[in-house]
Amino acid sequence: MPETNNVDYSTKIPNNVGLSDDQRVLKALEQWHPGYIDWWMSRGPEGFQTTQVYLRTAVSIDPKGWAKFDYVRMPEYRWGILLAPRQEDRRVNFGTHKGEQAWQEVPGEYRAMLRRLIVVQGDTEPASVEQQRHLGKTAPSLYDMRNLFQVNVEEGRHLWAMVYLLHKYFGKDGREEAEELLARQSGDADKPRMLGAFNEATPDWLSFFMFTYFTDRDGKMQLESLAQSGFDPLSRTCRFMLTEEAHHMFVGETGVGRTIERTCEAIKAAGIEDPTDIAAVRRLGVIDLPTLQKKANLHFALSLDLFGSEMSTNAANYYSSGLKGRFQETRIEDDHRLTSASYPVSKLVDGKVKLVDEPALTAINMRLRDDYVADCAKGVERWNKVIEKAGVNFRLKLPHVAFHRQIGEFASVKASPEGDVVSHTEWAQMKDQWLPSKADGDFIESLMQPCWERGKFAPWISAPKIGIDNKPGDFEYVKIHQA
Ligand code: BYC
Repeated sequence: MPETNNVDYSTKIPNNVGLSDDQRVLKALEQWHPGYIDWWMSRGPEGFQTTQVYLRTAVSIDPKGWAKFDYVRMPEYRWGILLAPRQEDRRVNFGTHKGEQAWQEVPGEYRAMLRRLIVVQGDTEPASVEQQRHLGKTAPSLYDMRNLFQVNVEEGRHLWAMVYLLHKYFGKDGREEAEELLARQSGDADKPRMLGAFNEATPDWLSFFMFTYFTDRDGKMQLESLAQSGFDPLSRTCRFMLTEEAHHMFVGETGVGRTIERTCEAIKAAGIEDPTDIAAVRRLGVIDLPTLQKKANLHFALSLDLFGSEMSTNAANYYSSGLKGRFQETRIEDDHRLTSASYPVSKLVDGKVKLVDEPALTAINMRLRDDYVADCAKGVERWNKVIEKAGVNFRLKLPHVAFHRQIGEFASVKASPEGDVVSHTEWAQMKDQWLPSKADGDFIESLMQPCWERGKFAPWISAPKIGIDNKPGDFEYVKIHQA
């Protein structure tokens, strides 16, 4: 079956890339498949592997009809290879090859760079599943549990998407890299995942929601940039991945929003005047807003690190080569080569954070990070609307980009959430006010009691406004009591 909008289910691996006519790649993927299933069973969701979950599966790449909802046992999920439709006469849209035909094969001179980009992207996908593997057992509702598992199977599919590219276009090296993607492990001392944030723990549901809000949004920005790639198969696969990514960010935004809503409701009902009276709010069995702020601080900072250094020759090379563009590249009005343009970059000048004009080409990471920060800020404002509507006097805000950084310009200093450089002594004194402390973690953990009754929600989180696939409130998203 040739490339099509519909998915071919006749092979073991559903796809719209004509795998049945490509025996070499089909065989390679079939050989990789058992290792993937082993990985899923041993490092994917803990428990629930024989449970029926109401999941969405991609059945087409037509934006109107790509999803089908049904009960599925997770190991039987049809992980498929789906590329967005090929655009007639697509061109390289930026860099030194601007205007040339987009590449259908890997340009030899860029092979190593392209492989690196695909491997880094691929590595994050299984990492997040590993990070979230313990959460099922403390799910605050069947609705949330279903959303967690949906995110997990789709991250699994995104791994398949990158593994397909490796097998199809990178021969023996690609096969080896695909094996390594299953060998590295989040948080492992000897073989960790490649990027920092993907080795952090996701100990509770608030962390999961913050992760899907902040870190999946880095995923969105990176996928948007890779979707601009002159290497057409990468562009097409990222374009389809973005349709799935949108739901992950929805889970994060609404998850945090529902937590805030419940907290504010409890504060009002108890007549608490001061929302920063942490002890009083916690006695109500909800997560206080200052702790939510600290969680946001942590996840925002960790996610900023995923953009690499502000000034990066790697990023400049990716751009000039036409492999990785800017966010919404084709909508930007400039020469798309950036040979003489400049861009304002946040830097430390005499101990203060200042904007300094730098060559736009080496400041590509900074620009993407700026786009990311603006995107993050919108959701924070929507959370503030929830607080405002409840009549509670508190505002959440994004910390400064210099706060708690491990990568780039600010990794060498300690800065407050306002962006003031502080001494190590001051940092040590203030750290627990700015980032979740052990005691905050213990409190949140104490609330993480499972709530698996149909239509019920744990007391620290509100019900969603609407169900998945428009299902009613008491819908049995996970058939927990029958295998
Ligand atoms: N941790 O020039 P530099 C997602 C390394 S998330 C550890 O500053 P560059 C998802 C870097 O590799 C999106 N190491 O940065 C979300 C380099 O090492 P080498 C994932 C780091 O290369 C939720 C050195 O430092 N996709 O999809 O311009 C759930 C100097 O690097 C880190 C991508 O990231 C770090 N944070 O940019 C599931 C897209 N940062 O080469 C999924 C592909 C930097 O000297 N990746 N380093 O050994 C890229 O475009 C780039 O590799 C990066 C780094 C943006 C990550």
